[in-house]
Amino acid sequence: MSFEQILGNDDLDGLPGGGLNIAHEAVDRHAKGRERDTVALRCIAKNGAVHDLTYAELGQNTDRFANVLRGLGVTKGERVFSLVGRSAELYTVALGTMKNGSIFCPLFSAFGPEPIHARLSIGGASVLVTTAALYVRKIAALRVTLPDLHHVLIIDDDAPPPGTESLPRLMRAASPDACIEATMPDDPALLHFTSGTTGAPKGAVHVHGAVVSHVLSARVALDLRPGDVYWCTADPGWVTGTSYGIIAPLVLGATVIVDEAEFDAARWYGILEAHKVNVWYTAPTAIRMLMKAGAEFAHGFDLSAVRFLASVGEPLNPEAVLWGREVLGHAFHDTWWQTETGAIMIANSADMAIKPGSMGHPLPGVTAGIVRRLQGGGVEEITTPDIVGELALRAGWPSMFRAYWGEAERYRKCFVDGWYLSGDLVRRDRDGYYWFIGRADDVIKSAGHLIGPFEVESALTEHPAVAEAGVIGKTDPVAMEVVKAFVTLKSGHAPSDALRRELLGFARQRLGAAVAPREIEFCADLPKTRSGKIMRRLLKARELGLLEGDTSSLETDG
Ligand code: 6R9
Repeated sequence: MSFEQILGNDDLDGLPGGGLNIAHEAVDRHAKGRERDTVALRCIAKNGAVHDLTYAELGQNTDRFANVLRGLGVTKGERVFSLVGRSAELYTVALGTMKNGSIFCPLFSAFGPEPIHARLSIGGASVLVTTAALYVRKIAALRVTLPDLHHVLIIDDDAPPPGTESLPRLMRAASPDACIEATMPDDPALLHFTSGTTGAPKGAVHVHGAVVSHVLSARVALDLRPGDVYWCTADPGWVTGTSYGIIAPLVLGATVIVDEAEFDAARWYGILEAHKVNVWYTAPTAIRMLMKAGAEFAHGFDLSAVRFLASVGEPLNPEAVLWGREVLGHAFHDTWWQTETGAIMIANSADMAIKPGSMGHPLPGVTAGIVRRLQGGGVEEITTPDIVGELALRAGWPSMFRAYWGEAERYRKCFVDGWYLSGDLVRRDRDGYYWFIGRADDVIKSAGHLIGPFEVESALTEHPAVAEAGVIGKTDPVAMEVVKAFVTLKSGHAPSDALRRELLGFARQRLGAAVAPREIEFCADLPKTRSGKIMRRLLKARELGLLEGDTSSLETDG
């Protein structure tokens, strides 16, 4: 990406001495400019206590954290992971890491020990920032298997567990002097893990130059403007919570609401009302839960400050779009993107008519297409309206992921003939609006979180009674899908309710509540391809009560 592109954008400065660093754009230039006393983060603790941090304060905190890293000998390109809830520290760590030129990798704090361990290990974490409780419960036992993890920094405790260091103590001792690393647009800034159908989780690498996409898309698709009070409900452990929960709103000089607690209808409406939120970015599962709570309930709150509502992560049903208009006063604008795309690619933008149920149009600068994969390895573009194919994007937009960490071949396979292939099936209507049809693969979306069935199957088969496991997303009216496992048992073990409960607990303990199956069904055997791969699609068809029909096409390894 050229500097003209960066500097041609009024929302971005570039580093004073040349180069580009997300933390400079998001924090430092505001901290030294007109927005220095503007509230950057308004953090709401679980107990309701509100703690504000101005841009100037966030500037100082992130300088200190970058100096902590420097003092520990952590250099440009090293991976700094976080495993913490939504608190001010998480934002300091994210931006301070980027200031140091290191790569920030946020983990969802509801992950269990296994997903955490896999990600720390694949990403070669050298630093982890977490809490004493999370460390003791989820990491300490596996620490010996993470030889690259040199520093574990504990945010909440001046008496950190053995093998860890107190972050508050290090922060107090660190220099508050400005210290930003002169990164270039193509230097890595972020590592975001995502799940595929098979194999280990994939670490999508994003560069500092991605900020161009973050800021342009936030303006166009979220109608976000400087000075707005803005709330993105996603956790930074998922890509939305970083691209649109940290970077885009801070670059634009907004005030970002950070709520530590989980969904609760009264709490959420209360936040929209009390903090006069102007722009709200949330997810279909949450919207459906608000719909369940009822219109009457919503009418008990003053939501007059709200100007723009948007949604991401799963298909947004037309009823939910219209419910927003009727009950909250504004329709929800659907947006589509992925961990790999780094930023919103397709949206019902502020300046266009919404088609309820559709994902909208590609944003300016994004070329989308619908393709069919060919036998020989190439793709063919489908231009006829309303024909279903795979959603593809012309490679080269600023926030395009630049690698799967350590997996060159897996990355290469995502691109064919200059297209990035998304794995989503869509159609485009005559007006150019895209409509989501389904996933081309077996990954599961539950409450907006992407879950790889393989990770769940692997955890289940570690139980001594389990021979094999096949995991699918079972349709759910609120969460879209919930994880369901079909399990065969080793000889000497018989299905029982007690064993089912044991397996549910076993999986939950290892994987965490966000990933573990909600339901387990015992089977005598699992449907397989000739080469022995479990046919999840057939399990899903059975679950849905669909006729299995001609399964010969499934009897391949495709
Ligand atoms: C940002 C994020 C990506 C997958 C994506 C698709 C699904 C996202 C959607 C949507 C229908 C939308 N998805 N937005 N499906 N309508 N507006 O969610 O990233 O966690 O990587 O998930 O989510 O299947 O391919 P990620």
